[in-house]
Amino acid sequence: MNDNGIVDNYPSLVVNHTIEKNIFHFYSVNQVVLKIEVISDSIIRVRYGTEGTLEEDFSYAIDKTYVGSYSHLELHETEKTFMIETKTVKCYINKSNLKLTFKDIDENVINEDEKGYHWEEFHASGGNIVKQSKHVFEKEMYFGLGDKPHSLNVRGKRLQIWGTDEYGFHKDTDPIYKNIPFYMGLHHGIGYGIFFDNTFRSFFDFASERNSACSFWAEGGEMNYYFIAGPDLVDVVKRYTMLTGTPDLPPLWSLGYHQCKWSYYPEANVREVTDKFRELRLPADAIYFDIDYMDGFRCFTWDKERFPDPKKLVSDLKENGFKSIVIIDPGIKIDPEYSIFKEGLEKGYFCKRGDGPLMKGKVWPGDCYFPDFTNPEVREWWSGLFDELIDEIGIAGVWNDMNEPAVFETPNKSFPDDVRHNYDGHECSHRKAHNVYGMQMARATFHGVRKSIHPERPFVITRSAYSGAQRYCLGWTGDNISSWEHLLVANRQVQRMAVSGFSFIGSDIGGFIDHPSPELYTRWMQLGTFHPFFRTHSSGDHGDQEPWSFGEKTIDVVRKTLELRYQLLPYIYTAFYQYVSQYMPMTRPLAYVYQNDDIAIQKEEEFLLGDNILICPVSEPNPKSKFMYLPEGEWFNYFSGEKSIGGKDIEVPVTIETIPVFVKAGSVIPHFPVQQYVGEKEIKEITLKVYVGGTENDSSLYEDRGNGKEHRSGKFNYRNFKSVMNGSQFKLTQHVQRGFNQSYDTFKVELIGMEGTKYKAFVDGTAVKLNDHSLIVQEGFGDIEVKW
Ligand code: MIG
Repeated sequence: MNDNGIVDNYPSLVVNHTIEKNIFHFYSVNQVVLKIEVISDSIIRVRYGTEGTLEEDFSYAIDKTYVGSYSHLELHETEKTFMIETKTVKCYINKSNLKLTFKDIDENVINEDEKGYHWEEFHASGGNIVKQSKHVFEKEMYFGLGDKPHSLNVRGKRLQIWGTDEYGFHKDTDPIYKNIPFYMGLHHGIGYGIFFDNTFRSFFDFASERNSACSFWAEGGEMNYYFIAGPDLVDVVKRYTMLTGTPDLPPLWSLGYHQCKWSYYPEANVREVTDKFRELRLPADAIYFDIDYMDGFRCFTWDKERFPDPKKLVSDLKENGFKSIVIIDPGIKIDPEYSIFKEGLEKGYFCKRGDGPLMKGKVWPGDCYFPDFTNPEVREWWSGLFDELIDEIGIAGVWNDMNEPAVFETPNKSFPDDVRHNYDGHECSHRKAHNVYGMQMARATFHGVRKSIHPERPFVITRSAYSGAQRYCLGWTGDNISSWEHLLVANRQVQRMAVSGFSFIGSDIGGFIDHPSPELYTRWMQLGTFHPFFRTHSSGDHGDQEPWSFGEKTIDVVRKTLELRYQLLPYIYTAFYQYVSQYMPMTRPLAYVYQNDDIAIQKEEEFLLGDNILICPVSEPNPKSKFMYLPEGEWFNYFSGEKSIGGKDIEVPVTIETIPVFVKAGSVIPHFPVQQYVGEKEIKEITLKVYVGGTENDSSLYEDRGNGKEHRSGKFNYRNFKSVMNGSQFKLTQHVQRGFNQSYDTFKVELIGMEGTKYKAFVDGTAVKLNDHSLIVQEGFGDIEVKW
């Protein structure tokens, strides 16, 4: 009996087993079947079924294009155990109870079952509550789980996976919008991950209930998880991201700045706001239409009074360098005169209650029905609804909100459990479909936007998500609040999502609820400059949140950080390319890059964006300096150019102008000229800031047209810069993989960190003259050398 007086069941003695290539089945006396599938040398999938069978295999999370491979596989049997061995992992299976132990090749325990798999019959709904308990190591730390607004290390917490519309969530509110049942552990310098691919309401207990146990369980479905070996945490994230997929590159403009509010209307207001950005020379690329653009909140319609000619408006905005993004919610207004409602109803595309009536719920439009996005036919229909918005009117992207799904005036803020879903042919109740509903809506929207916007690139944002949603869309962190605490929460959420496979994300800068002080807004903009999705959003009834709403001084400081973002676009785009093609998280917590540094792994504020830039937000008012940790190695203060030696805490003086940003010595940071929006100027020269120092370092630069699909057939350039510092000699070598004719022929190279004047510089062996530590170098250069 467990604590609730309910009987837990456990597997018993193994009596039989089968082997088919990389798939192993073990059968116990009491009808438990354990299926172990070796997906790759470092990924092992584990499933347990009762009554001798397993469910039909189906997952929304796993990327169907992923094909694992392994280089070594053996099964060993002893009196008490089986052992499956790959090139990097040994998985021991205890014959008497089906408990598992994962070890590395040197027999270090990575992860070990405590109670292991067990289950409870779920009388109320049928099926089982499936449970798993793992042993906890003394100093083990736990990370991951998507958008949880908690400290990065979640040891000591019990957290739930059940997407919820939490207006004004706080630090430690749980659950909120996103559903990512993937966590990572770190102990003895060994990192690993567990992805529990089960969409029912589930729980993760990280040594909260019992000190010795890390448990996870779900209110239905199967115990179905992927064990992912590291030992490097970054590799664990990469492997998880391989399994669940990455998006294609976004349009380059989407890495610019976005201005949003609930809501800009009427048309004159939208024009006024966008014109003001240009007038004040504040770079920006996108403007948003929140729910008030619609006719009575009917999706795919426009309010004729507020927006009499949306096509003309959108095209004028485009002329002015602004892309228009519209919101689309799942609730379809019950209105017999409304074509989309009629069509959905006739075709039977709306969700039904358990006993047959349609699922009726109140949202913005009043009473609504909700498409069953888990039905492929419904998704197909939905994806056909975007032609007018995109082809006709010229909208550049769509923003899906309320897709947890959120419903007003109901006790659980969502659908009741009995609602039926198609679940791609695996009919089920909302208990199983809730956590994927938002992802499936975003998926249908993505397919629609992609079709309509072809050959350009789609842009779709989601509030709710399940693992793998990153293949279709980016995200934002939901309805946060204007407070210093929330600035930190946003920063953790962005890092946590990135290590949960979902890099393209940002927060509502300045806070959605309430109104920030000029200082808080400024600090949040400075932080957002280094988050992949860079958007201010706010609820209009709390006051204006445009850069000019906070006084003259703020405009100038914010302009600087916006300009910096536009200068860094090639660097950020390169980080995106590494995410897409190498599965590298774009933002990286220090614990992931320096997992053997006991101090670094405790840090929550400092993070890396891409390979070489480290950022630390300013998170309190009126500071004179910021205390932060600089990891091992040499670093340059981005703004002052001053060099610091890491491996220790440092105190960085701060003014309102900037936050602490450091560049790893030896790296090359590519810069665009400042533009008011992406594509404003033809880029005639790229500046390469070269940080002379360090020992050895790698940097890269990816470039393509910034939109379209040609990059997939090789029309891109990928440059690698290797630097070596050797006594009194610094050498930078470029390797280029070329397939794209970029618009510039020269680089301006700025050498940073050079002291004095007594040195000689060479490009491909030929001596060159430096002008204030900088020089112009032709495309195709092989190396740059500096000797003292
Ligand atoms: O019930 O569309 O999180 O970004 O502005 C609120 C109005 C609905 C919630 C979103 C927010 C959006 C707002 N929406």
